Formats: sequence, C-alpha cells, structure tokens
Amino acid sequence: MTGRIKEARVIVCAPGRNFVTLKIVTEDGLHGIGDATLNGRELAVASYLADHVVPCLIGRDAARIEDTWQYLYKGAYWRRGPVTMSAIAAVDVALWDIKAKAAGMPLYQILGGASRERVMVYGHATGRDIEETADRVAEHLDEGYRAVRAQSGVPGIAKVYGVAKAGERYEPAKRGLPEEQGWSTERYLDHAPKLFERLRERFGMDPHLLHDVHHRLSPIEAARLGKSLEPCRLFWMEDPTPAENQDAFRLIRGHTTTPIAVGEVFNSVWDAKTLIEGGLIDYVRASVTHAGGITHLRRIADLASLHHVRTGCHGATDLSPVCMGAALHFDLWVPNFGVQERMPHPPETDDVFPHAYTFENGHMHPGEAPGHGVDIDEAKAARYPYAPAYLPVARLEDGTLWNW
Ligand code: KDG
Ligand code: MG
Repeated sequence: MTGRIKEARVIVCAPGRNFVTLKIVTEDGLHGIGDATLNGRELAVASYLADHVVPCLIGRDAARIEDTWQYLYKGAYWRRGPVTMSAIAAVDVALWDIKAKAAGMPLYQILGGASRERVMVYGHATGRDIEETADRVAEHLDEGYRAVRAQSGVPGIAKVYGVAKAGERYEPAKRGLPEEQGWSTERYLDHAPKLFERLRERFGMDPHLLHDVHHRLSPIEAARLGKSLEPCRLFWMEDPTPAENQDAFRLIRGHTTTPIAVGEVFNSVWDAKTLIEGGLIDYVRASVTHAGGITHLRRIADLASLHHVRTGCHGATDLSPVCMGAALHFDLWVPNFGVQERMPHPPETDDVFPHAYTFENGHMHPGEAPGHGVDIDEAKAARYPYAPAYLPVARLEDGTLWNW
C-alpha cells in the first residue's frame, strides 16, 4: 500500500549547478522524489509544478501512476512541450519511487526485472586540440570505459561545443547571461575526421567512439560527415542536424552507414515517430526527465524496439542524480538498451543527492535499495540557492545566430 498523497513540494537548489526536484509524501509516511530540471529554464518548470500541478496531487492515490500521468497530460489540455513533460516526469518518477519502496523492491524489479547484469556507459573526452582529446580518451580507457565520446577544439573557431577550458571540467551552462560561441561548418567538417583517424590510429578499433555534432549541420553536410567517418566505425554520430524536420534524416540515411543517435531534446514519442518508424535513426536519446518520466519513456522504447532502434539516454550533468538513478533502473530493464551517457556530477551535487548507484569498469548499476535509490538532503540543498545560469548560443563568423 502507498496511501494518498499528503504533501508535494518543489525544491530548487544549486549544488554545483541548478536542479529542480519534486518531493511527494504520502499519508503512509513514504516519500518519493523526481527530477524536473530543464537546463536554463528551471524556474518555468518549478512554477508549473508548484502553481499548477501540486494542488491537483493532494489527496490522489499515490499507487495510480498511469491515471495520474493521463490526468496531467490530457487534463492540462495543452499537451507536450519540455516544460509540461518535465513536470509530468517529476511526478511520475516520484510515484514510481514510492511504489517500489512500498513493495520493498528496487525499481527495475517493478518494471519487469533485469535484462542485463550491468549498464554500459560512455564518458566524455574533451580537449582543446586532437592530442589533448586523445590523452583524455586514454584516461577513460584506463578507468575501464569501453565507450568514449570525443570532442575537440577546431582550429579557427573560438569556444566550440563540448570543450572545457584548460584544467576545468566541462559543464554546458554558465552562471550569468548566455555566453557567445563561434561556429564554422567548413572548418569543423575538415577537422572532425582527423580527430577520429588519430583516435583509431592510437587506440585501434576496439573502443566504442561516439561524437556529438550538436545540431550544427544541414542534412547534406551531415551526410558528408557520416560518410567520411565510416572507416573509423563510430558507435554513433549524435544530433547531426536539428530534428524538428524528422523527414530531413532520409537524406542523411541515404548516404551513410554511420549510426545516428537523436533525441536528447525530445519530450514525446511524437518527436521521434517518423524517425523511428522510418528506420532513420539507430539510437533514441530521450531522457526520463525530459520525456515524461518512466511511464512515457517506456512507450518510446517499445515503439523503438519494433524498428531495431535502441536506447541511449541523455545523461549530462543537467540531469540530476535523481534522473540518473531512475535512468539506470530503466536501462537495466529495457530490452532494447544501447548505452547510457555518464557525465559524473561534482562532489557537492553527490553530497546533496545521496544515491545507491555505482560505477565500475565502464559500467553502472542502480543498486538494490528499494525505490530508485536516490534521495535529497533538504538541509544541505538549502545551502546552495538558485542562481541564474544559461546554455551558450553560437554565431557564424559573420554574426548570424546558429544552432547551438
Ligand atoms: O542541457 C544541454 C546539455 O545537456 C547538452 O548540451 C549536452 O549534448 C549534450 C550531451 O550529449 O550530453
Ligand atoms: Mg548531445
């Protein structure tokens, strides 16, 4: 038994970066938490939850997860969108946490049990130039990673996506107003194949190598990149072109066998329907937090499984440890699992969000604690107040605003 929802509150904190967390407490004394962090737009989701969702939750049966999901999705009339779907996800994950705690089981058991022993994760290797990136790849392989995403600075472009300043850890959002970065498709397209040729020369064909294009190319440019990377056998080429126009991927697909991963900005199965049904992608990157929680991500994965598409959940630092915990239960269960992204959180984040998940030898496991195994220490969270922070924007050399 889980009981009725007695209280729900939104906790906004910034241990290392901003996070929005929903905590639901039941009359039976159980509590569950869900992540509602939408990078750079955090307070919109906090208000959506506190002002419009929490009042509707009080008194509802915490066990009725599906009914609550439908109530918040259909009942709002205004369906989909990142703010709505992140808010619904936070409720959904908190209720799954409660249900699994009430059963005394780890969440993956409630979902149907483990489909594998452990979850392969990929780490991030970034450098200001090719050799620095190669050294970071070497460190990841030494740590036991089997899959590494590689990004490097591009000669002639100031501040490229995915590259940290010397000695700093990469974190996409920065405090203050959006930073401006540069972009030149020509310079990038000449440089990217050299990075992967060098990595294959140094590390051989064994490690899985991934790359994030971060929506920068047109379909025909993406086709050219995919084709030029074929000898390097990437695990995937991510977000080669913006995916609002799902049909645009037909052109890329027609030219290259480099596998394609898309979807970290998706919030609904409708964002991925044509891509999946058309066989236009290989991995869907939707996350528990931004795609409506476990309840909706499961539907996306089931559709994907019919079309040989596997999962590759987004796992950057803006997904809180609560999302990571829920994602790892999902990953352990989901039959068509591909890989999970891992960007470790800084110690202050881990301190505010104690968790049962572990990392060993390039793999993670959600742990055996009842629920999703992640909690929030509210007293510690209160020591880190919210501070506005934004993702950067990118401009072409002539000043035109480009896709970041
Ligand atoms: O909030 C946006 C970041 O999470 C994103 O830029 C990171 O592209 C990203 C990735 O693949 O992790
Ligand atoms: Mg990405």
